[in-house]
Amino acid sequence: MADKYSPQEIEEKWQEKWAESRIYEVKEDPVKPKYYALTMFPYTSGDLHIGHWYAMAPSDVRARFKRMQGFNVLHPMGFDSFGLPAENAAIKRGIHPFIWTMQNIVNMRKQLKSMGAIYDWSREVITCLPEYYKWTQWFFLKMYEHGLAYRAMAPVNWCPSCQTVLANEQVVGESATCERCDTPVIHKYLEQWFFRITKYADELARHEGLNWPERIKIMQHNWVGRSDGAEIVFPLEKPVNNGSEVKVFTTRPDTIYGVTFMVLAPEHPLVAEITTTSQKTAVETYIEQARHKDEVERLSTEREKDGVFTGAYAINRLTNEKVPIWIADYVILSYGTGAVMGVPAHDERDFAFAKKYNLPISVVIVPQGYQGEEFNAAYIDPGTMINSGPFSSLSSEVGWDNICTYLEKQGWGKRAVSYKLRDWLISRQRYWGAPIPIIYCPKCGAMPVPEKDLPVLLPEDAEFKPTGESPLKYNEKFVNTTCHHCGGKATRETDTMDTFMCSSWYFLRYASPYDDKAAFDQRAVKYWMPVDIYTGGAEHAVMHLFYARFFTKALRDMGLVNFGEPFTRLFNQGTIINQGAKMSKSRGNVINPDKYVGELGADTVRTYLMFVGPWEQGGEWSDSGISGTYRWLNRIWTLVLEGYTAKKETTVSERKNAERGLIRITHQTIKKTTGDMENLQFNTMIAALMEYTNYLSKVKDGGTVSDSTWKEAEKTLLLLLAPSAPHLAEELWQRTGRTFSIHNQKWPEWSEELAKEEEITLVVQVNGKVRERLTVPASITEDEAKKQALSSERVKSFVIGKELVNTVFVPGRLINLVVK
Ligand code: ANZ
Ligand code: ZN
Repeated sequence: MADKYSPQEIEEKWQEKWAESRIYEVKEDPVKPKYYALTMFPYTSGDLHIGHWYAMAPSDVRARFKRMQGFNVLHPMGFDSFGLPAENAAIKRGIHPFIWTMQNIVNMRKQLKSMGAIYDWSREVITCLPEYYKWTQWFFLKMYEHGLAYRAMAPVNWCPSCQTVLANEQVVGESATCERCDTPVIHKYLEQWFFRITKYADELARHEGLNWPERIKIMQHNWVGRSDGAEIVFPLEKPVNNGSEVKVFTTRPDTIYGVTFMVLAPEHPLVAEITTTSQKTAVETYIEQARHKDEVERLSTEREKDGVFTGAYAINRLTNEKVPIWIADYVILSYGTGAVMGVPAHDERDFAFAKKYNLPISVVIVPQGYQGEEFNAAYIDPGTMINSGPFSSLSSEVGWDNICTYLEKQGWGKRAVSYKLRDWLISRQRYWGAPIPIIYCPKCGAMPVPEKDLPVLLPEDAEFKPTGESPLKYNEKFVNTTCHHCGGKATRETDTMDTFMCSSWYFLRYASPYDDKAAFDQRAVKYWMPVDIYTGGAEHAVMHLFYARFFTKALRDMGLVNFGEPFTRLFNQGTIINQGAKMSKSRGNVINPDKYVGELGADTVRTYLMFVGPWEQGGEWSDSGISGTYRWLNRIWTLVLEGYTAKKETTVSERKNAERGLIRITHQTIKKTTGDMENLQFNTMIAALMEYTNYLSKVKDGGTVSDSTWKEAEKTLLLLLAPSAPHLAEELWQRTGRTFSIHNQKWPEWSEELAKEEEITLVVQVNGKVRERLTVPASITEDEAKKQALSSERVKSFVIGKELVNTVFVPGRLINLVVK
């Protein structure tokens, strides 16, 4: 009898052996095809939970599979470690974010190692260390140098609770709350640094040649939110100091004859000047109110639209009509031109506004069969133009174009595009991040820190409590510096960079993690990039994935990389739930992977997670489920170690039959697992291995195949199992007398010929008379045989118009259809 399967005894042993013999360390190898398999690196927020395992274990299995297929596989790991959660946790616990972060890393690294993954630890990156963030700062300088970084006063999303500016993407939901603490976000004006991501808007909305989930592509497309329209100029009836016209952005120039009012955003710079004395108080009160509302609330179609008349008028040059100028908070300053032409007959919000304030509603587009009846809602579809001067009776689509052309000819407007996408605000008024490498000199202005002076070190001794101001402001040693240009006194920028900057380029760093001369070695990056498969959570659809694409495109245009997309294939895994719900500490349904690794071993946890459901959907954790997986691995243990003895009394034909059967299922299993691995269908891959195990058990009990055929099947089982249960496979490989390491073996290949089902001739009878002979797989079921028989033209002619009352099926031989 073999000894018991004891993962505790074998797993650590093999992990040490793999590390010692460095079998997972990779180098650029021009001879081998490369494969870059990247898993989103974890945020250092504590310890590795089951969600991390679910993201990482199956990706490791896939990377191992590619490695066995002969690819030179880079499958690195690192830690995303700057940012708010670390800072908040540190404040709560009264320890320095650095200490807290590094402690977490020690812990998480240990847990990751217990997984038995092929991570090349010699390439680990940690974003909060100076040797890394030096280069994050360098990217800032590059962006600055190429006109992609700029400073501007801007309304920012401000979380009063976290006391910091948030990116648009961090403001969530209808009620616009802070992503981290759910506090409603307000607006505040600050001088901030931005990256000009809008320069790449159109390119970011497209995903040509990328194998990405459809819904992520759609989300990114919508996030860019391109609108094609026109900018139209309306002269003011009475010009003011700062201007003589109002410019609007509209997607419906075809409705211009229906304009009955104009609306400016309350913050629009013209408002103060055009407002008449009698309207002044009302306008100012309204502006004060609007300041407290957020964008989503202001744009919502549900909310009642209100506004105030400024007392001023503009001229619609197409109709020569005077139109009143209002302000209303449903118009957003930062979108389009911050001003709208109001066409109540054809825009829902304008309709509501006109109804509320009794403004005229002038119909200019009508549906077919329109009889002149009054609208009780805005008609927003295309139609036929009426009351539109020379454009009347055109279809609105044609009118759209003709009006644009006319406006352009007159110099009254032009075709224009607007995007929902805003430039990326990267300034953070927090401590735990990479300082922005800029100094302010009274003589020379804002000056980028010279590359040779990087990194601008984050001082350890800062008071990092959140006050809404940058903690670094109060660190005199940090703030005061000299200007490298004029030698005079200067001060440093005290904001730090959004932590999404760190993760926008980490995949490049893995290619040459020790380079101290450059952010990345161009040769190494050329070899490894782009990432062949990137796996991680779908929650990163619009931030991380978007920013990483932007970085890559910017670097391409700087001539630093030779590709424009970082991630060729993207795959999002689902989530593991427990007791029907998402895991959370408050629900008390959190699964601790360490406990299961301790009791059942990493191989069982890995295998179970693959088996629990389709990877992209996730699944429900179940203790009995994982015990089942554990039992299966135990069965493999015994199956292999008990050894096989062929029976003496087997006849030649018996043996041949059994061997043909075993070889066939072996090749079928190789084929199935290879396809499933390729397509990341791990659950069905494991199911196929389980079936294979069952088959092998029967073969073993039968003892009909030769020793060598058995050996071959056993070897295949171990090889197919190796990516999923790497420790167990390695142990059994060794115990069956094979040489270290199974993980340097080739993934088995199948032969189509050997995998083919054996075929037989099935006799089809109708009421006992032979009517047809069909060539079918030997293992055909009664249902399938009946289906095939009934679809044969010959058989059809004998059963047509009759009722099938019975079938008699003799497996492997015949089917008789009894009809009346
Ligand atoms: C006149 C008009 C007539 C409009 C009509 C629509 C229908 P999207 O598709 O989202 O780009 N708009 C323009 N700038 C705005 C701003 N800063 N804040 C709020 N609304 C603004 O929407 C473009 C339309 O939204 C524009 O076209 C404008 O209203 C409004 F029958 O202009 B429209
Ligand atoms: Zn200077």
